[in-house]
Amino acid sequence: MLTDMDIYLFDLYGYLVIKNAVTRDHIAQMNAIIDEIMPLADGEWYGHVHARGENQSTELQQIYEAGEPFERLIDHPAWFDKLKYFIGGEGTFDQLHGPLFIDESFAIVRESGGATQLHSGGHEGVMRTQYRFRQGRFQCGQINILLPLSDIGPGDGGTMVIPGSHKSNFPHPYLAEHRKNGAGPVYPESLEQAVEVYTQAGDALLFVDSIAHGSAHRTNPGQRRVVINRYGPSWGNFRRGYQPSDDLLQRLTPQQRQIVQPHPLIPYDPAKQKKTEA
Ligand SMILES: O=C(O)CCC(=O)C(=O)O
Repeated sequence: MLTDMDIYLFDLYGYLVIKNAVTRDHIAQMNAIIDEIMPLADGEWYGHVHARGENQSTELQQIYEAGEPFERLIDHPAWFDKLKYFIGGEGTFDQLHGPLFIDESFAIVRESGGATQLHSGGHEGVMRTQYRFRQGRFQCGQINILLPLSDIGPGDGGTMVIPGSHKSNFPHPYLAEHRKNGAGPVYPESLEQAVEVYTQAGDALLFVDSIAHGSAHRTNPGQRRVVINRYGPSWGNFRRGYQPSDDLLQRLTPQQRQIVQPHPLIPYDPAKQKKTEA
């Protein structure tokens, strides 16, 4: 249930923690599936889950393909109404093609030493991920549900946010200076204004993607695992369910093709299936 306090805090800070969103049993089911999938090398497939690996982290893309416990997250009652409210569209486009689409569904399996650099912030003005409240309605471009698959405390590499930065008009001065000098990434723990979100397994973090965020370095041994589903308004997908034909796509110029199908589809490759023992 969405409360007035949820609305107030989301507007003020750009994120909410949903306590006890998912049961520990459900978390254990997802961990068991990830235990089966991992290790998965960069570019390898496990069923229809695709690995992308970098910097002590493996992303398991299309994690909603990994089984019913992940499918259940798609419209989980702990966050579905909140997503609909913050993305908006009630009585408008939702009548045509529903309120939401999932922009990206993935898990991150991170080893000790891994982190996510600070990125986003309202000053960037990115429409796709924007925070927007107009005429008494939320119209956010991208809301993320980040679900840690274990308790997250000091040293675990928790998600870090700069509260309120979804509305900021200026970059963090340290970040701006750092970028101007062409220096490498900035990690959120180097900024006094960034707070690390500690959670118990089963709590979910809901945040608008335009908030400045990243994650702290994991210094504890063992893995940090999270599932992230990014949601946007359903108009961000095709208005009707048509897909361009292969024949058409082949005839088009590269520029035309990109307009008709901005994302080239990532072909599932059975030859890159993880080899399992018979
Ligand atoms: O893994 C994290 O805690 C941060 C995730 C993140 O940066 C993102 O969702 O864009």
